Amino acid sequence: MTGSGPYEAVVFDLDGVICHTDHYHYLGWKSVADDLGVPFDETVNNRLRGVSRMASLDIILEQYDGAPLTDERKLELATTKNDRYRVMLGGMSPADLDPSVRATLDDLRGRGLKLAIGSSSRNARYILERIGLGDYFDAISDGTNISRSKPDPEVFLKAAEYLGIDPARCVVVEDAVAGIEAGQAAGMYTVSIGDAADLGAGDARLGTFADLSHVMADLGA
Ligand code: B16
Ligand code: MG
Repeated sequence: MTGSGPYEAVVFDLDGVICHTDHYHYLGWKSVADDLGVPFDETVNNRLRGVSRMASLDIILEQYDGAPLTDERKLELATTKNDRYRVMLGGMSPADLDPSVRATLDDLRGRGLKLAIGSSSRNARYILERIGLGDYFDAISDGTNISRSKPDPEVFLKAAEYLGIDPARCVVVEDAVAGIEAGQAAGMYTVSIGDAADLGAGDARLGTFADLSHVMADLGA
């Protein structure tokens, strides 16, 4: 059975939508910024949402005024951040999945919608395993299968391709403005939550993840 309305699938961003690894990204980058003596706060962190690891480092280094860094040193800094971030991910468990997120996903699946992940993260599969959703999604498109980061639509177009569903019949849920732009560029209906919703981005906005059930019902799913 597939969705009965115009939409057949929902593609979810991971970090900041399904779970709150965005805080761990913040802590990881903050520790590297502190090592470098670079100012770093939530405003800078919000610019990193949906952005690839190396592009995130470039944003942080905008305020670095020390000696020029070689590409090798930059890679070392990004690896240090990722190592610290992975330690935090290792402490995650199914208890870090909000029950209302799981209930909403089950509700959408019960209506015949296909569910996929569209994340810039190279750690997406590890995170999904940690929170007990390792085998849950019908398709996963992540940082390991793309060459261009959001706002490029590649990650979402790949998700649609893996599902075998026309992008125009997909809904994207995102917490990043760059992710909403990527969804729009993919020709998908876009739904924002968190930071992107606060900024008024997307075709529809969620106060809570559970509101997605109502949005999909309004769309005829
Ligand atoms: P990693 P999403 C994105 O995940 C994060 O929002 C962004 O802050 C991060 O830099 C990017 O993944 C890459 O993550 O370093 O784990 O490969 O929001 O697209 O699920
Ligand atoms: Mg995100």
